[in-house]
Parts: sequence; structure tokens; C-alpha cells
Amino acid sequence: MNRVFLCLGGNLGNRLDYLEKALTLINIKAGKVLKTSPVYETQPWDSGSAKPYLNMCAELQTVLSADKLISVLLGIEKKLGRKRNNSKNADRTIDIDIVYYNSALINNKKLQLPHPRMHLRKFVLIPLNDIAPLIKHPILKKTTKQLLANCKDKLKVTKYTQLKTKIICIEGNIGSGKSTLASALAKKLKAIYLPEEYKDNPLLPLFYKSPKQYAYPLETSFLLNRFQQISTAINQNNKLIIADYAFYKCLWFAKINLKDNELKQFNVLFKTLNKELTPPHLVVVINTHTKNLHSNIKKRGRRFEKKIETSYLEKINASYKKGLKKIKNIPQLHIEIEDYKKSDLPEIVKQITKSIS
Ligand code: PH2
Ligand code: MG
Ligand code: MG
Repeated sequence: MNRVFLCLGGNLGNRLDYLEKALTLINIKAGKVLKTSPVYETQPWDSGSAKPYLNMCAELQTVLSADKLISVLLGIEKKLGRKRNNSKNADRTIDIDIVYYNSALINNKKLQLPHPRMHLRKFVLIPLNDIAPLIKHPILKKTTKQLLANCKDKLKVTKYTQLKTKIICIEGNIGSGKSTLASALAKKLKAIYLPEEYKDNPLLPLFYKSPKQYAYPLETSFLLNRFQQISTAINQNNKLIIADYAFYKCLWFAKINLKDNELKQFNVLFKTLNKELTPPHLVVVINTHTKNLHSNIKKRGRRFEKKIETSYLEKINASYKKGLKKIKNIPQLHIEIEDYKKSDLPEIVKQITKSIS
């Protein structure tokens, strides 16, 4: 595995959008984006242009050689509308430069490493200092922090925004194949996979035995667990997260299982916590027949799920439908699956990948 630092920037079109799209593509085609700096607005450096840039740095883990990596990055630039002409430092939609590739020293026409002007540019050093203050320049033998302290660049670099973590949620009834799809998708997109931690909930088997008695403690414990899990993942550094549940499902289950007075309390709790979370970028909903749910549940053979009846699954279906209809501000991708086959997975993953890039 190779440790790489990139600097991204552009000054044409929807600059933030280009940065986000570039990161998504880098994550798919070049390796795994481990860290991203905040985004800065920067004055053009050594350019006749008056159009301000947005710049940021990212840490990348990759198996690609430096040579292969630069051609992949140039391909992504091209895909994102970068036009190259002969004028120096011309305006562009996106530029993706390798700043460091391990501590490789390379000097040919196509690629120079470390980037030969990085130490002269605050638009590189300031975001790099956010994610790698102590990494050493392999020739100058100085840390980013030291390079920044010594840098004479007077051009303005001001904090613009922090990119938000994107969360894609996979939803569907019990046994619809959420986890299978979520983990396949996470693998393809090199995202963090956030599995539901239902297995560790000691209240769940009790609930299936005696629903009325255990519904309130069960639903609130799910609510708190899920909140904790999602907020921890979000705070880990602007990566893409694929979760095999949406926080909303807490509500959809509560509506079926709780008594009116309990539900009132629960709603307040849900709203308070939901405000703190980044809303999902996309909710993928798997729709399938109840008979498929039953056969999947049977196949996976969790003892406490044996008691699940068709009527309960149908109640969940109805509650999901109603709940999903109410969500207006989050895109939803509904996938109809007649009969879940492993061989369908790649096609579904492709469909989802397309809808987010
Ligand atoms: N890139 C350049 C030249 N000048 N100035 C800013 N502010 N940001 C850049 O990314 C940039 C630049 C050459 O690639
Ligand atoms: Mg450049
Ligand atoms: Mg370049």
C-alpha cells in the first residue's frame, strides 16, 4: 500500500461540486480516500486569471504505482471537463496533483515528485497542514508545519467550507437483503460499511417473545445505538458511509410497536437526535415479496426471528411505505426485486453507483 497526498483545485463552474465529484471518482478508480482537509478559497497563484480557486488536500491509500496513478488522475480531470491548452496555469474545472507519493523522488516529463512548487504555495500547505502537519518533505527534510512557517506566499487562502460526510442508506424489510447489498456496495465504492448492530441487542429476543412488554425499551435502545453509531462514523473524517439502515427506521418500527403515549415520547426523542445527524445523501429501498422475506429469514436461521409472522412483515411494509412517502428532501432509489439472486448484485451496485456520481 502506498501513502499519497493530493492537492485538488479548480476555478471554473461549480467548484465545490467538481471537488466532490473528483473525490468520489478518486475513491472508485484510484484507491481509498482516508482523509480530506477543509476546502479553502484561494487567490490564483502565478496566473493572469482573476477567478478565485477552491483548493483542498486529501490523503489516499493506493496500490497503483505513481505512474499509473497520475494517468488515472488525468483521466478523472478529463472526465470532469478539464480542457488543456498551451497557456500556463489556465482556468480549469479541476486539477488533481500528487504532492507526495510515499517519499518517492521522480523527475520526468510526465511527473515530478514531490510536487516541485508545493512548498511555495500556501494553497497547498495550509490544507496539507490540516491533515498531515508532521509529514516530512523527502528533499527539504521539513515537516508541513515548518514549510508553512517558512513560506513567503502572500496570496489569500481563506477557509470556505468543510465537506460533509455522505451517507447512503440501504433500507427494506427484515430479510430483504440490506446487509448483502450494503456490504457489496461499500466494497465497490471503498466506503465505510456501517452494519446494523441488532445482533448485540439483548432485548430483541425478549421482544419477539413478549412484544408489548419490551417494545419501548427495545425501540429506545435501537434509537440510541443507531444514533451513536452514525454520529461516530460521521465524525471520523468526511468519508462515504454505506449503512444498512436509515435512522428513520426507528420511527417506522416505533409506529408499529409502541402504544400512543409511548410513541409521543419517542417522537420527541427521535426529532431531537435526528437534528444532530447529517441527512442521508440517498436512501436505497429494496422492495420485494413477503414470501421472499420469509425464505431469506428462514435461510439465515436466526433463532429469535423464527416467530416473525407474515402479518408483522406486512405491517412493517406498510409503515415503511408511509414513512418513505413523508420524506421529501432526500433522494430515494427504489429497487424492485422479484427474487433475490446473488448474480443480480453487480447490476444493482452499478445502478446505484451511477445514480450518485
Ligand atoms: N494551481 C495552479 C496555479 N495556480 N492557484 C491557486 N490558488 N490554486 C491552484 O490550484 C492553482 C493556482 C497550477 O496547477
Ligand atoms: Mg497544479
Ligand atoms: Mg496538475
